Amino acid sequence: MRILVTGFAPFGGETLNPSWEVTRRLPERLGDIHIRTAEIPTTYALALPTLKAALRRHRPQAVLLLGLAGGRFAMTPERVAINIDEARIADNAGEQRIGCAIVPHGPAAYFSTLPIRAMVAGIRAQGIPAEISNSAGTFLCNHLMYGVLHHLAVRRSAVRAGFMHVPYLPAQVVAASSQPSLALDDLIAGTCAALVAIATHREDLATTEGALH
Ligand code: PCA
Repeated sequence: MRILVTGFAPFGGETLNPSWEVTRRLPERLGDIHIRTAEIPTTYALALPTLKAALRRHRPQAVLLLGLAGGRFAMTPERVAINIDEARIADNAGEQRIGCAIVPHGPAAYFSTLPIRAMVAGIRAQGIPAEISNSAGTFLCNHLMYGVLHHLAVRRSAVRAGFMHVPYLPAQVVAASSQPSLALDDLIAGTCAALVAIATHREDLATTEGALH
């Protein structure tokens, strides 16, 4: 099967974004998975149009969007995207959004159509920390996840799609040693494990996950 993987351009004053550093180092093939990649601009105006162009170009059966969530300890497949743009910083084009619907009158939320529990299990089996996240935030990552799931839903597309946030790279936190990070090789291995889980699990696992609060 063909899977499109995307990473975001650096944002918020960082010089690199681990999501793109991982994406651009993925192999072209992983067993019978053919990997296609695209870099997504960190702007409201261009993120979704760039992704739609990559969908047209590569015609994948599944889409794994990656992004940075600074401060997280684990690789985190996202469960849900919500219909709101709101961030305390502007995007890379200087556009700031507060309380804007991504799709006016669209559904409040979309669930990931990727097997998030199987992805978590696959990443952990590599010895790399992973857990399900129940919020992709309200900045560009949530925007892109909501946007692509809406795009696919209105077309009744069979393409499965979802998002996974990754932590900082060690090099990004040398001056902020209380911040968690994961090595690039681990992020790459974890992403490959997630891709194998996506390719092998049409239905998600019924493992015990989920918060008690
Ligand atoms: N992380 C941001 C936007 C781009 C990225 O990599 C986010 O979580 O929304």
